[in-house]
Amino acid sequence: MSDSSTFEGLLETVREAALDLWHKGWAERNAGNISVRLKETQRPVEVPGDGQWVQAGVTVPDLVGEMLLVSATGSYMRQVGRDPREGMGVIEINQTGDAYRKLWGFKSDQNPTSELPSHLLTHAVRKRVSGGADRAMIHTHPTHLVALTMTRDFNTASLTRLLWSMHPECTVVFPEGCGFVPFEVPGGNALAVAGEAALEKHALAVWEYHGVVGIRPDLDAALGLIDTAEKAAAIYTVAASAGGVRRGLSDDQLRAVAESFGLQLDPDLLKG
Ligand code: 2HA
Ligand code: ZN
Repeated sequence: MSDSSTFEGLLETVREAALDLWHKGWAERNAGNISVRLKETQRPVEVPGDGQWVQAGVTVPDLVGEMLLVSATGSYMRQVGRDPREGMGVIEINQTGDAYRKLWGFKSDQNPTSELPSHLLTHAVRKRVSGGADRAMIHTHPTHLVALTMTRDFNTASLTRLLWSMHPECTVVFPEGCGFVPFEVPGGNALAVAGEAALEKHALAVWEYHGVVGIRPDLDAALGLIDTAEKAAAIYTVAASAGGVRRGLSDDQLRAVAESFGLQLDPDLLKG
């Protein structure tokens, strides 16, 4: 595992995460994007700081003055996995929280990811609800989770209950549940706003027909969160194709697993 306490170390963890997403088949072509809200020690040393302010399309007072390492629009995880200096850049948020300027990276006049509104609103809400702990966000397209959204009408409770019931690890890794965001156009503000609402209570949300968002204090934890949900969806898929899903963890079993880790499960989610 890389030491991500410096900018160079962080770039190495981004490289590893991007390669992982590519090899898992969750980042076809330019799919998926990564952002990290930088700690003081993680800021790049040499920045020109004279870039033009660009309207962000959303307003994030919670992120005033923050710097974020973000993937560039159109960048390929496969490329970022070879060299994170290709396809990544650092932006700074202005003093009113409605604009950003580029500080580092963004080769050949690239711009931040098309999902920047989602990244900004997600960082803002999670900074607030996690007391500043959550810093690393991944949006990716895990096959089984996306396919699952095509099998029935979901809401947050029914999706959470299904994932929990497929794999005991899920209650431990995301005891607060998994948000469900009905389809919105990729890259749009409506998607960002719907995602923000879902992420107020959850660190993980599935975007119907599209992908998933996970945010945790670092990239390894964000990936681990998504890995665990995707594993549950894969188990569901294999069981379904092996004759049908006829059983899974019961509510009592889920509560017992949670209690053994000192966790409480939201009873409303168990009704799903
Ligand atoms: O960056 O994944 O949602 C490409 C996407 C858009
Ligand atoms: Zn996407």
